[in-house]
Amino acid sequence: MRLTAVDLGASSGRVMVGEVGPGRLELTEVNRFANRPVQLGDRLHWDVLALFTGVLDGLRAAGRGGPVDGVGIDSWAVDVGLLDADGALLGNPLHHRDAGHARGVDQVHAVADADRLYQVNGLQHLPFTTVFQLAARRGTAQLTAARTALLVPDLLAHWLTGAVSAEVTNASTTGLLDATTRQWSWPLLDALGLPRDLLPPLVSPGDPLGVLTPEVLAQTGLTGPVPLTAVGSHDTASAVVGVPAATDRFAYVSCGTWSLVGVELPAPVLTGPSRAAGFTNELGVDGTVRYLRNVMGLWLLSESLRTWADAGLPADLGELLSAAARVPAFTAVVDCDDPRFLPPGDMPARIAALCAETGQTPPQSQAQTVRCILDSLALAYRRAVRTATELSGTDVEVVHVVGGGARNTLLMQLTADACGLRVLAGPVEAAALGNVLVQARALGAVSGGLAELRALVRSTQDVVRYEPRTGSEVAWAAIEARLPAR
Ligand code: ADP
Ligand code: LRH
Repeated sequence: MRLTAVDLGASSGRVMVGEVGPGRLELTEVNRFANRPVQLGDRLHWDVLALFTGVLDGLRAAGRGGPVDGVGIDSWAVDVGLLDADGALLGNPLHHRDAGHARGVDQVHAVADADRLYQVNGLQHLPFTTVFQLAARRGTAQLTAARTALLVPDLLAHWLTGAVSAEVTNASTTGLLDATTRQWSWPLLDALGLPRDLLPPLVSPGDPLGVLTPEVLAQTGLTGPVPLTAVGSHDTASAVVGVPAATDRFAYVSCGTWSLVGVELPAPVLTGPSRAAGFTNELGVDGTVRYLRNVMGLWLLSESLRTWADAGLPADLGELLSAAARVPAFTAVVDCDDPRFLPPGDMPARIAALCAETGQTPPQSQAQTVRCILDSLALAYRRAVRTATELSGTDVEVVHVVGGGARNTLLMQLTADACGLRVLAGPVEAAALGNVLVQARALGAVSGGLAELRALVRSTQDVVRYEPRTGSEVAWAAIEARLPAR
C-alpha cells in the first residue's frame, strides 16, 4: 500500500510517501517546506495557508510517483484555527510562542486552580496550552464570531475532506480534555464560559475521516477516492508509535524543535508530585498515555543559529557541532526550561545572562554556547527520564531518541552519558513512520498492536547505538548538583 504522511513540525513541513506491507516500510520524502512563523504587530502567527500549499504540492508530488492509497496528517500540538459560522477561517492561527497567551493563565486558575486543573487534564503547566490561549481571547471579536476551533491537523483535514473533528491524541494537549474520561471536560468549558459546540466531536487514530474533496483531487491531480485516516495527529503521538522499541522498558526523547521526554503508560499519573515535577499525561495511539515532560529542545540551538546568521556570524550547524565537540564539557549549564527561552529572540544573549545569574562564566565563543546548550539539554533529559520512571513506578533499560536531533551525534553521546543508559538514535522521521503505520493498519495493509508496528520499524529503519562512557555518572551527578531542579 502506498500511503502519504503529512508531518508538520515547528521548523519544517514534510510530505512523505510510505510503502507499507508485511515486512515492508519504506519512506520517501516528496516535499519539504519551511514553516516560518509570521510576526504581525505584536502577535505571532502560523502561515497556515502556506502550509496547506505545501501539503497540496506534496500530494501532487506523491501522485506523480504512483497511486496514493491514503493520507494521514500530524503536526505540532496546542494551536488552533477558528472558523466562523460559514466555515471561514478567522485569521491565521496564533503560534504557541506568542506572549499574549499567558494572559489566560490567571483567568483559568480563577475557575480551576493549578491542582484542580491537573486533576482534570493532567498536563504540565505551559502558559500556551490551548485552554489558556482561548481564555486569553475571551471577549475578542474573533472568538465571539468563532463557531468551531480546530487544531492544526484537524484544520488541514477539514480543508482536504470537509470533516469536522478533533483527533484525541492532539485534543489531549488542549487542557480541555479530561485525562480520566478521555472526553471533553464540559464542566471546565462551562466554567470558562466557552461554548461547548466550539469543540468538535472526538475521533481516534485509525478512524476514517472521509475522502479528498473533488477540488483537492483537481488541485493535486490525484485520482479518487483517496481516504484520509485519523492518525496520532499530535506529531509526538505519531513519533512514539515510530519508536523502534524491542521492550516495554524504554524511555523516549522525541527530539525536534521541542524535546518530549518520557515513558509510555497504560493510565495517567495525576499525583501532586507529578504535577510539581511538571509531567504531562497526553494520550497516545491505542489508548496509551504519553507520560512526558516538554523540554525546550533544539529550539535553543536553532534560534541561536538564526541570531548568529542575522548578525552575519558563522551559522553552519555541522561546523558548529564539530567545534562544540572540541571545547571542554560543562563550562556552563543552564536550565533549558527557563520561560525566558520560550519566545523567539537572541538565545546566545539569554544563555549568557542565565549563566551570569547562576554564578557561571558565560560561554565565550559560539562553540562554547553550542556546547552549553547540548550539555544543558542532556542534563534535562537525564532529569526527565529519571523523574518519569520514579513518578510512574516504571523501570527503563534504554532511551530511544527519534526526530531530527537523533542526527546530532554529540547530543546522543551526551544523552547516553547523562542518563547512564544505552541510547538508540533514530529513526529521524519517526512521526511520519507512525503516521503511515496507523493508516496502514486501519486500511488493512498491516496488523497488530504497537509492539508489532514497532517491530516493523525496527526491522526496516536504521538506528545508531550509543553506550554511556565509563566514569560519566560522577561527572553528571556533579553537574546536576550545580543547577537546582526546576
Ligand atoms: P520539528 O519536527 O520540530 O520541525 P525536527 O524533528 O525536524 O523538528 O528536528 C529539527 C532539528 O533537528 C533541528 O533544529 C536540528 O537541531 C536537528 N538536526 C537536523 N538535521 C541535523 C543534522 N544533520 N545534524 C544535527 N542535527 C540536526
Ligand atoms: C512538538 C510538539 C509538542 C508540543 C509542542 C507545541 O512538535 O507537538 O509535543 O508540546 O509541539
